[in-house]
This record gives sequence, structure tokens and C-alpha cells, in this order.
Amino acid sequence: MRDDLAYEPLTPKTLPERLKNLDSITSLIGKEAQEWRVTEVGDGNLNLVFVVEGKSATIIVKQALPYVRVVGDSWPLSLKRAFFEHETLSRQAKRDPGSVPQIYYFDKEQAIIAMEMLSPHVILRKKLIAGEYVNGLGKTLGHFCARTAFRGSDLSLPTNEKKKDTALFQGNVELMAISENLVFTDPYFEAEMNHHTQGLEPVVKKLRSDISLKTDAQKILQKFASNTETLLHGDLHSGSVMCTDTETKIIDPEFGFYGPMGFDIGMLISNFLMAYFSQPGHRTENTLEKYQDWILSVIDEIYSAFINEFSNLWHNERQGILFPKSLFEDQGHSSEAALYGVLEQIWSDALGVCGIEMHRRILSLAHNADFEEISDTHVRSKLEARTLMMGRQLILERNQIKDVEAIQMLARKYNSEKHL
Ligand code: SR1
Ligand code: MG
Repeated sequence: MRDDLAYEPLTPKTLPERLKNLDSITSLIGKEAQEWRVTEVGDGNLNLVFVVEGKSATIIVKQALPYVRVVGDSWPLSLKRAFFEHETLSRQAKRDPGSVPQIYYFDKEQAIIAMEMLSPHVILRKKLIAGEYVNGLGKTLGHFCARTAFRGSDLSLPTNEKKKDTALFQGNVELMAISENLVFTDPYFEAEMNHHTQGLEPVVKKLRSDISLKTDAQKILQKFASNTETLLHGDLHSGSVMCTDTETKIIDPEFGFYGPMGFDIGMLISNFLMAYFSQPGHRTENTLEKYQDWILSVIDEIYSAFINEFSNLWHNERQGILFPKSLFEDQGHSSEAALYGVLEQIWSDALGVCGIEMHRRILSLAHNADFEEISDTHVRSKLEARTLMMGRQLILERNQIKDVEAIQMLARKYNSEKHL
């Protein structure tokens, strides 16, 4: 695309004309732009997403809009998010090779990223609603969280590189502001764009009048805003994961930011818990228990894979300024207790974020299809009430809940309770 063109949103009609002279694209899908089949498939909250099918291949072209798509142009949003998505994707590709789609082309001015079409992959959230299984899901996600958390942190990066990168990503200010408001704050008061299922009011009232809960949610936000431990995906829910029956890829890191190492894994576990609690709205009795058990087993796989891989990297790749070998192993001193302490902190941060994500997806602006697709609001509100109450316990007891087994027990307990 010519450098001197001002930003203009693409349409299926204009896309071929505007991208036809880019070698990085035509070398993949063919030069016959008039024969490209272009479909806009974006169903997320923010961007345009086109599938572009040429003679020899199909690619994805994603373009940021200058506003929040789900709300409209009354909520302007910086195009710079495409830059941060591109920067985050490049780092993730290096830190966990094969985990993210390949990038073919990036245009900062037009906020366009052309990337690999993942096919026959399907958004994980859709699979969880449909009751489908994915082999190796937990392992891939756990490894991704561990590798990106460790390799983007002061445990691994040269300190000058880490500081420079942290400063760069502070520029993703508008997307961080969305999380600061929609995720951490809006669920806990009657914010303008909030909505919730009819009938949920007694539980909503209970949460919004709980001062300890609000205080803890703000403490967790305080960490989000000021603890730049590592580069995170920033929006790692089940809509940011695409799978076949055996392969898992991570997409859409436009919310990339430097924050606490437990953030991504906490948000991820939260979305599995919401999938778990919503299942009675999607399954019949004969498949329900087995599928819910599988979801809980994936949470276990995620965290086991995370701990194993993080520990492996701790032992083999610890070359940053934090917990240096010169201070431990080189002195004949074990660093195991230090590793244990770091993992404990990540777990507690993850639990806090997990609970908050369970709240915001039910009480704030952007809800999950897991619940939204349950048309019977009476059923939906009962399932949401269980989710909200477990979220509360996770936030308040994030320093006491020790392991995944405890999470599984709590999930089963709330799943059998009436909170409405
Ligand atoms: C206005 S954006 C709402 C949500 O969509 C994104 O996917 C993030 O989850 C954000 O919080
Ligand atoms: Mg997204």
C-alpha cells in the first residue's frame, strides 16, 4: 500500500484494489486480485477481519477501526492498537514458536495486519459451547503462558531491553484503560455501559455492597497498573484461542501490556470456569457431567504445564537480573524456595484476576457467548449467580486457595448450589 495514503477502513470491495501491489501478499495468494474472494468475518468487539481467498492460498487481513466496533463511533479508539498487536505477536512468535499465526504484512498507518489463515481451526469458545474436545489444549496453553511470562520478564531479558520494551508498551494506554475500567472497576458499581441478566439483581446487589470485595478488586488493579513484570497477551479468553481437535493457536494480542505474570493465566482459567458453569445451559443430562469434568481437567493441565515449563525455564534460562545464578547456584545455594515463592505469587495474582474476569463478563459491557447464548434468562441467571459467587471467593481468598484441586472442588460445590 502507498505510504502517503491516509487511513481508510477497508471493505470487501476496496480490499483487492488496495492490497494488489503488495508482493508479500500476492506471492502467497496470487496476483489476480479481481479473482480474490473477500468476506468480512469479524465478530469481535473491536476490529474488521477479512478472509481473503486467492488462487493459491487464503489469508486473514485484520484492520483496526478508529472506534470500538461493538459500541460505534461514539467511542473513539486509537489505531495504534494494531501496532501493539503486531509487536506482541512478533515477541510471542519468538518466545513460544508456533503458538501464534504467522504474520505476512503490517501497515502501521492503515492499521492492517495480514496473517496466516488458521484452518480448519475454530474459536475455542464455540467449541466449548458445542461440547467438543481438544487434545493437548491445556498443555499448549500452559506452555504459552509460562514461556511468554518467563521470557518477557526480568528473569530472562537483558534489563535494558526489558526497560525499553516496557516503555514502548506503556503507549498502549487506551487498551489498558479499557481493561482498567471495564474489567476491574465497572462490575462493582452501576457504570453506564453495564448490563446484566434480568433476575440477577439480588446477587449483583450483594457484590456491589461488599466493600472488602471492591477494595480487593482495586488492589488487584493497582498491581495491573503498576507491576510491569512481563509482556502479556492482555486479553487471553477463549475467544482469543483457535483450535482443531488436536492443535491450539493463540490470536488477537492487541491488549498486549507489561503487567503481573499471573494475569494471562488467571484470565484463561476464568474463561474455562465460565464455560464450566454455563454447561447446564448447553448440554443434556447424559453428556453434562463428563464434559464439565473435562473442562476442569483442562484447567489442571494448564496449570501443571505452566508450573513444569516455568520451572524448566527457571533452571535452564535464568539469565536476567532477577534471582541470578551468581547469587544462588554459583554459591552452592538452592533457588528452589525462591522459585516456589515466585510461583506462589503468580498463583495468587492469577486467582484474583480469575475472579474479576468472572464478574466483569457477567456485569460489565462485554459478555461471553457461553452465557449469552442461553436464551432462557431464568436458567442463565441461576448459572451466572453461581459464577459470580465463586468469583467473589477467588478474589477474597486468593492468598489462601492453594492449588488447582481446590479450584476444582470449589467449582463443583458452587455448581451444585442455589444462589438465586
Ligand atoms: C470495548 S472492548 C470490550 C472487550 O473486548 C475485548 O475483547 C476485551 O476483552 C475488552 O475488554
Ligand atoms: Mg480480541
